[in-house]
Amino acid sequence: MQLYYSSTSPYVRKVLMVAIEKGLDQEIETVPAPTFTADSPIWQTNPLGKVPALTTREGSVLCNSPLICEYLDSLSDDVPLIPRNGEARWQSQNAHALADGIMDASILRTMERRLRPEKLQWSGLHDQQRMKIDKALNFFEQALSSGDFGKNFAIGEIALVCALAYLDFRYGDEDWRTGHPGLAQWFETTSRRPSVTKTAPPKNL
Ligand SMILES: N[C@@H](CCC(=O)N[C@@H](CS)C(=O)NCC(=O)O)C(=O)O
Repeated sequence: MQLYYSSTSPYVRKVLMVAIEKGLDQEIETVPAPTFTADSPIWQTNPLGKVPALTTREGSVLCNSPLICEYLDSLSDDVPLIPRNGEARWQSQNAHALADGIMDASILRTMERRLRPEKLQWSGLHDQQRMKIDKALNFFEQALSSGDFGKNFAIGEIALVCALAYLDFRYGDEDWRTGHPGLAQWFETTSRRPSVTKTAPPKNL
């Protein structure tokens, strides 16, 4: 399998962590795929030009990280990361969607900051997306303390680690830990897992 990737993408990191947790990482070749250049190989795989994209065992291409994670999880019943049915499945996928939403809001901010000329920067976008991120963090803080989240290391937990690490990576000065002590503790403990340490984004990018 081939994973079209960027070393700083939290969505790609989520897929890599799923692959490691499932013991599939040796089967995956990573293909660097810049997303804003016309000659990037990403255009041959994903018409939307986004990473991650995966060439599967069957030779087809899958786009969008939730779908790719579901495909990898389906390859074996060992270490199921997405509960197969029932309420556990919906709650796990809901956590996954909310953690992805933190990434979406953060990436939107990063795009605004990097791509829009300085004179045209709109601070309202940053405020609005920060508010969404904060509300989602409050949701996870509460879910953690009620025991609805964090008991296993499944898809929602994997996605949240990637989202929190991305906040540290791009917005370290904003300190998401303040007001979220349970999450901060959970993140510190969880970050010791090999799937987290092996996929850390490069420094100084
Ligand atoms: N919903 C997608 C989001 C993927 C995404 O936005 N990836 C970013 C990199 S972090 C990208 O490729 N951006 C390039 C673009 O938007 O053209 C997923 O979960 O895979």
